[in-house]
Amino acid sequence: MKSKNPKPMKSILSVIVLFFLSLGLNADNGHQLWLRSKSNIPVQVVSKRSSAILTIARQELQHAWQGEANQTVVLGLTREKQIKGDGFRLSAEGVHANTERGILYGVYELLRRQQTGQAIRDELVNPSWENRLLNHWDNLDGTVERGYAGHSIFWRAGNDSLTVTPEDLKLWEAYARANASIGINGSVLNNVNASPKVLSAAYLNRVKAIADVLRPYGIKTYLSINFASPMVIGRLSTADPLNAEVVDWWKNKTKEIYTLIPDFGGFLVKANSEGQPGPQDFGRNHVDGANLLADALNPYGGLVMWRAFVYNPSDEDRAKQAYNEFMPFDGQFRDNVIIQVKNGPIDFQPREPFSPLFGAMKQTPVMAELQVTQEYLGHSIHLVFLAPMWEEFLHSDTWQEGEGSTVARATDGSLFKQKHTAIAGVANIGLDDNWCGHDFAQANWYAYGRQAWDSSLSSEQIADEWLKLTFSRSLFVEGDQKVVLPMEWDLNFLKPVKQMMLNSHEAAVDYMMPLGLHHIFAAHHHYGPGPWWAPKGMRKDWTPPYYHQADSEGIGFDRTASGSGAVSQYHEPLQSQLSSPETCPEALLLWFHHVSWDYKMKNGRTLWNELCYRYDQGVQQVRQFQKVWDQAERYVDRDRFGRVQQRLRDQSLNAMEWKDACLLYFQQYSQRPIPYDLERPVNNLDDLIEKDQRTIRAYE
Ligand code: GCW
Repeated sequence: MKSKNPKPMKSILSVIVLFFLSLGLNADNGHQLWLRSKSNIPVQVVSKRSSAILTIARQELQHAWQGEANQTVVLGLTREKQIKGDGFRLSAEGVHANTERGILYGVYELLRRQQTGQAIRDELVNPSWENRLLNHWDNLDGTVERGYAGHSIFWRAGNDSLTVTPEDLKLWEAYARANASIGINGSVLNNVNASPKVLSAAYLNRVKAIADVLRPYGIKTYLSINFASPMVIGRLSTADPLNAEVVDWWKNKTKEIYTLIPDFGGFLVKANSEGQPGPQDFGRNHVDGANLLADALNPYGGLVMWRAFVYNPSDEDRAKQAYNEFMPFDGQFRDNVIIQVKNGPIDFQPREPFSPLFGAMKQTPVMAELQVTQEYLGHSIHLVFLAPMWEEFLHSDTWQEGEGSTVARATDGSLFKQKHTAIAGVANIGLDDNWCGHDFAQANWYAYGRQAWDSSLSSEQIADEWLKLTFSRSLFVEGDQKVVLPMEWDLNFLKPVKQMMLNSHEAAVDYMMPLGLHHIFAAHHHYGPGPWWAPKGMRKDWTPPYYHQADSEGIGFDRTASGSGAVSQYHEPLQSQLSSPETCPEALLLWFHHVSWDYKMKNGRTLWNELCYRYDQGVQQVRQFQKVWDQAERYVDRDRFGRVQQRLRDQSLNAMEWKDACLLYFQQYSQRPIPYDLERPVNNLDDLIEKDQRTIRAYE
């Protein structure tokens, strides 16, 4: 029988096509990051010069212009004293800067303001630090140390490990563009636990290929070096920094690098730290080692970033060791050496006080190293927005030059005369489609770049920008995408999701290590809880009990004068403030004090009860995030929604494990009940310990 409808086939087909189209709309692998905006609005870009960087600036404007149609935008070089380094001037006319790189950053700023609805007025914009780097802990075999987003984007194992493919070039370019859009201008391409091989001719050729892609985006390439390289690849009998042959070897190697990469940035060095070779192996010190490399790099303007992450299994409190080791050298380093210091004195814990080296080394440039990858903060499973943590750190007052001597000011050149200033973040980037594993971990890459550019930006502003750039103002109903009114989107999506991001760091601190607890994570993988872990014969400073010091009396590490005395490394009046449990911020109480289980907190609770409430509050927060996200479903494409939803479920389960593990373990010492109005544990301590041991065995 003939159908009444003459074109049934066609309409079925079109339904199928529509269905797949809408599926397409819903399939978002996150690869575009915060650079999603496209526009057909024409713009007239005027620039007297042409160069690779300016071509990119022009293309970016043409690709995403959202201002008036056919508006003229002038990109111009100028010579203005007030513009510093990569800074720029925005005006109704366009962007002016002293360098082409500055123009590119100005263009990205202009577009960001259009896309996020921020005013564009005449304004001078200068970066907080001269060098804003990402450190990649990428190994040459393609694995990434503490990476949770797949293998390296730079290195791989196998026969084609050194072949530069079109896919490589495309990926590196997308990486460079993302970095440039947030002001990052340097990349260290390999792990600080560095293979000497990276300095071999074959690998340097690949480094050159990468540098060539990064350059037009204003990004300089750096390498981590292994201090024993002259012995391993140079076949010398020593790597003694004062040996003439060693000096020559580094000079020649540096020359070879600059022949390939004329704008090479310099070396990052982890020496005499966690088993890495260093000058101390030859009876020399950090100054000898750093200055050797500084002299080799100096003719080319290269920098040495020498890490202060050093500690030994001595009787001295680990938190004091870097300060003790480096302070005597203040003023002895060449002026192209910067001492790279992790934000806290131990190791990227969920919350640490700032390292006392900040502000204390007054005659040596010091730079902060932040960890963007979430080694101790839930890998790429937990949603933890790190901007609030970095904001707290950068704005911490060191008091070294009176009130207002914040960590930011102690490193950005405004307090001390420094030839160079810098900041580094350990990257969370890998080959995963969405680069970072968790779609919200992209926000940490974004936030790091934005704060490195402008340390005064608030976490709120950064979260706001990132959400607006990363999620479109859309409603997704049954696979159909519709644009929604900004007001509706702001109210139902932006506001609650932003609040979730802003609460997420404190929540993680609460369910992992509240009130100043630290280093109580599981061994090796550092993902779950492990406050019990202390195998016989293990270095004490690698075991959690060394850090939490729980006993029948109480809990916490006494770092006052009656304990390790670490407080003495801080400047007054901070030193006195931290010394007394009454004036020490409660968020750091157990970092600096061993207090009794019945110690009265400011809110009247005992310490034990407060600990229980904090762990519980952390878990409840994550449960709340699940509600927020489920309610956001209508505004997010199916792919990203599903990925985040699944991870929040895993985060909830893991947060409950953290809470149960820590409370049940500490309860053995406190001998007090978990307050009865709190939810009861759902895990048994023995099971959690057994699970932990199984995982550890798998590593050993
Ligand atoms: O946090 C520790 C990590 C190591 C890392 C080391 C460092 C690269 O567990 O994986 O090694 O710090 O920063 O050198």
